[in-house]
Amino acid sequence: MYIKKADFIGGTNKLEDLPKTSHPEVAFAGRSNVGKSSLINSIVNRKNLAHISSNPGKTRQINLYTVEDKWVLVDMPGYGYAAVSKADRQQWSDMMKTYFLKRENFKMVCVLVDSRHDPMDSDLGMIEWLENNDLKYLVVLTKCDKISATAIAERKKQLEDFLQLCKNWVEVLPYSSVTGMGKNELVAIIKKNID
Ligand SMILES: Nc1nc2c(ncn2[C@@H]2O[C@H](COP(=O)(O)OP(=O)(O)O)[C@@H](O)[C@H]2O)c(=O)[nH]1
Ligand SMILES: [Mg+2]
Repeated sequence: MYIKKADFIGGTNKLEDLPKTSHPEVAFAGRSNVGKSSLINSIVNRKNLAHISSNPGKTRQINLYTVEDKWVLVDMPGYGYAAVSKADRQQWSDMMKTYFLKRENFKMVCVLVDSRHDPMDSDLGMIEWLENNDLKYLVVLTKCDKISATAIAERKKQLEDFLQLCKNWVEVLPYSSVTGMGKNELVAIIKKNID
């Protein structure tokens, strides 16, 4: 499936103001700067539908995009960014978790982890929280164009080992928004799990 149509439908930092549609939703979560906006742009084949920033922590709201008037992609605020206050981080984290637990059309979350580094406590904490709340998730290893095939395989194995006792994960998927690695697989996984 090649995605041709995608539209921004709204964004907010207040959950009660989040636009509602009748479409299934897939959310993208991860640390600031991990590559969420780039990944969203890459799967919808657009350069700047989702705002890309080299300034970490800038995306403070939940942004929604429709795809082919069928699905909704949900760009979550980045977590774990140290330069904002603890209270702000807590507020974003609470908002995200409330979304996952209460949002009617939410189907699955893609947790983005930077392939170049060991997963951080905030990454593992997110995964653990999703697992404990019985929510379906996919781990996406971002920026794989920056490391070797061997390093990609090692990182994938590391995450799979971590997930060994977990049951709600779909896959650990190597990805690059630059080369398109993993893109067709990701679209197929989304299609299979939320349609
Ligand atoms: N080389 C490479 N750089 C990437 C990739 N994805 C994102 N980036 C870069 O990483 C930075 C943060 O990306 P962004 O999508 O804004 O991250 P977000 O904060 O998670 O939304 C930007 O400078 C991007 O150009 C990727 O797959 N490969
Ligand atoms: Mg972003």
